Amino acid sequence: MRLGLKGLFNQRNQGNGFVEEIDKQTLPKHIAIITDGNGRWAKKRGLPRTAGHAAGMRRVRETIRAANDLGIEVLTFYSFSTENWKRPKEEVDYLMKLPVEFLKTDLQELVDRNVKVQMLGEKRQTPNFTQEALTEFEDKTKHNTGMILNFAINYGSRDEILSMIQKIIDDVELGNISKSDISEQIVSERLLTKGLPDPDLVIRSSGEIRISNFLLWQIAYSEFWFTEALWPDFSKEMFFQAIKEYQRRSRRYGSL
Ligand code: V0D
Repeated sequence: MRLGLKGLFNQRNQGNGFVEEIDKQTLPKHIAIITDGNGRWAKKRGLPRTAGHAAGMRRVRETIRAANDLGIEVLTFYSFSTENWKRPKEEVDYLMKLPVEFLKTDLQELVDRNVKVQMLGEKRQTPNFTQEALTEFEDKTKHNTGMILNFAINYGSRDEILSMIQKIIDDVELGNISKSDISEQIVSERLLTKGLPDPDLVIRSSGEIRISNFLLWQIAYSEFWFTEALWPDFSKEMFFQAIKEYQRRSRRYGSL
């Protein structure tokens, strides 16, 4: 059967946004989110794209709180891709200031919540002030033992895969491993997500039904949840809806 748009989005209209209906025993361990639609949200309102990113940051904060309150183990945001450098300079400059802003407003709360903040991607290519903010997040939360919060910044999955291949070749040439040792585990240990569980659930906002170079190896068995809502309109209730839909699919899968 061919699914129309209605069928693809908010699959089956299953569930509403009630957190009470979430089963705490079968939560997805790792949720990864592509926060798309900030620019379009702003444009619809006649605002500069940067206003959309500011609104998007508020939804990031709200989603972090909701995930942490629920007991999610790992939450990952795709904040800035290697392709985002092609955007207008003014917009890139603004995006690079967001971690600095976020540091001022949110670091203390993340510390209090025992959240461990990590980066996926090459932060060395970002401006110094951005790097400093990112490093401060990592340093001030590195001993925390609660939820792991990843920001993929200057991240691209194919780049990550290329580096992994180079690392494996180095190890083979150095005699640390032989060709026949190369396994899924050997690969996973050489990706930026080393030590993290693969995403159980991937959420993408803004009606785009693509993966766009995000965690290609890691999403082999992930469930996907798409919404037409633009990221600055993405509410806690939608987040809960995505988790309930994930749980509904897992139950069905379990009963087969
Ligand atoms: C823009 C929507 C938080 C996605 C949210 C540099 C696109 C707002 C951070 C952030 C961005 C990153 C690291 C960190 C603390 C906060 C962020 C970027 C974009 C790209 F340690 N929001 N946010 N970083 N946006």
